[in-house]
Amino acid sequence: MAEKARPSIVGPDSGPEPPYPLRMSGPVISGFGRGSKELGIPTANLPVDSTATPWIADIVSGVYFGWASIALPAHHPDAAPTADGTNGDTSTSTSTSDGTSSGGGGPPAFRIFPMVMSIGYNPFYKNTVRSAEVHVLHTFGADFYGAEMRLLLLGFIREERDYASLDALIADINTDCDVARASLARPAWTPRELDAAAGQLDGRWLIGEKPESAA
Ligand code: ADP
Ligand code: RBF
Ligand code: MG
Repeated sequence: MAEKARPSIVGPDSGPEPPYPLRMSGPVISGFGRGSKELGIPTANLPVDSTATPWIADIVSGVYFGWASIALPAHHPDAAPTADGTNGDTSTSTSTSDGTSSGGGGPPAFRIFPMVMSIGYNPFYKNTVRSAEVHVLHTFGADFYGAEMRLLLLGFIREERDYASLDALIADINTDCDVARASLARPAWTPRELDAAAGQLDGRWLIGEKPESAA
């Protein structure tokens, strides 16, 4: 059966619309250990905690996209580099055009990346618990279990589905990645904290600061 063509971009050029942006955060935990990494789609799992994240209980299961920021420890190969070429945390708190931030002597610096994520029961695997798993659109030199991750969800791509084969699931996830990349590349969808020149989106939440509209 031929699959229906999917739209290559989601949301208006003017930027995310309510209820977005939605925010969540937590430590990266171990997932189902199904070898998503071997399939080329590692997913950083976060706890589904409806106390910390009230909206998550009511949101439709499916695929979402937006930005992830990760507090990578200084020894991680992808940690934000500093002016002296080390990963040390010696500068005052700043955000730079490459999306890094560092706080003098404080916690690890956040780095911002585009992401696509699944919230739901993974019908292909018939899970009985709801999971939240993030595929970061970046190739990492090492794992980052335990690191704090902050998410800014900006839109919904599709509902979750069952598939006739693993290949069909992977093909749809790869399309999700393309949709997320194209949708996020627009100025009204790009955090100023990542691109000071072109970005128009308030991404302060991602670097550990209070956003304009914090509840
Ligand atoms: P698990 O079942 O424990 O979630 P995965 O195979 O899904 O295992 O791999 C997830 C782990 O891989 C993440 O917790 C993270 O440490 C690491 N990782 C490496 N690259 C990425 C990436 N691009 N996106 C998400 N996680 C990644
Ligand atoms: N699992 C499903 O059963 N159905 C889906 O439609 C589905 N969509 C996903 C979309 C994205 C962007 C991601 C990152 C995961 C998705 N998953 C889905 C979860 C997937 O089954 C899980 O990550 C596996 O561990 C991959 O082997
Ligand atoms: Mg995972």
